[in-house]
Amino acid sequence: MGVKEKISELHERMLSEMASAENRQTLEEIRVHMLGKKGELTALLRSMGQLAPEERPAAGQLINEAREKFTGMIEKRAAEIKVRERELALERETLDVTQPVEKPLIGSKHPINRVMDEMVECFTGLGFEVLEGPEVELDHYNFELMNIPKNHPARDAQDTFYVDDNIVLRTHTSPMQARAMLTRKPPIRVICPGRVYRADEVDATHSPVFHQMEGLVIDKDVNMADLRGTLNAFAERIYGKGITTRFRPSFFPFTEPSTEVDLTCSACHGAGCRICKGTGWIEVLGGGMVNPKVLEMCGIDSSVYSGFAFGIGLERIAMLRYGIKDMRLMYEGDVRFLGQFR
Ligand code: 2NL
Repeated sequence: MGVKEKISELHERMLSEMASAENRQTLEEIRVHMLGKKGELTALLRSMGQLAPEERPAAGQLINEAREKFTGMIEKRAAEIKVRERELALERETLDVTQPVEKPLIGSKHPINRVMDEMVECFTGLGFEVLEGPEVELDHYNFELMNIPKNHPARDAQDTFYVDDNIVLRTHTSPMQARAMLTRKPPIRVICPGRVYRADEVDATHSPVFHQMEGLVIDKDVNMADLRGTLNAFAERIYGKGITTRFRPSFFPFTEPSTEVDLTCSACHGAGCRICKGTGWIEVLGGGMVNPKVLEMCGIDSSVYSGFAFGIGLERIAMLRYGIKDMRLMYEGDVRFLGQFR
């Protein structure tokens, strides 16, 4: 077979092989076995040695022309395959942008934080400053400075989580107010919101971890009427016009005199209903005039200064406000509960 015939046979084979080459890899295989170092055309070039010397130039030219032609064919086919592959990829990767999407779950502010933020807003508006501090406290700050000496019943291990003999989980936020008195000069107006701990069993109205906000004002001539005015402003601000306070005598070691404070029942506006058990009043906080012993221990001259303090349980406020019947709901993180506060 002459060089010309061999070339036209290779040409035929390329045409048929390329027609069925659907991807770049098959095409590359064809290129290698036709045009590669060990390919058919190279073999043909090598076999030229067997030709008569005068036939070699013409044969060499035919082979070089064939190489150019075959290379061109492969490049053309490669371009076609590239276009086709792109079309296939576009079809495969089609996105239906009109499909409905799943709505992302959006978080909500926890009822405790809602109440806390609202109260912070109210008291900062009245000129109070917010102080926060550690939940693990020295016995000295938590009890001693609050006029709760060793062997006082409030220190009972059944009520308090002891870390060791001198360290407790704070049972109220008072330690921060003690620090304010120890480190500042009157006038002092602070509120201290935060987590506090009591060794209580969990039920619908008790939890070993709960939240409190205490307030403290120290200045010259501060009296019980100032406490009343402050708490009346708080009551109206949080529960609306017409809500006021009622003070009943009470006892706390850190205040003297001490008072339990009721608010007009916001459900019936004082008329009497199930929520206030017919009384028209709801007990929500405690307070009083800071015990002079506490003032002295905290470095305040009780012959010059006086002060009032109060403590509010945030869980109780949130439960009344949102009609939450069981305190445990506020700690379980169930989205069906939390989702209602959006
Ligand atoms: C309650 C009662 C109260 C205080 C907290 C206080 C703090 C200092 C000095 C004096 Cl530094 N008193 N705090 C006073 C009276 C009552 O809380 O039933 N809270 C839920």
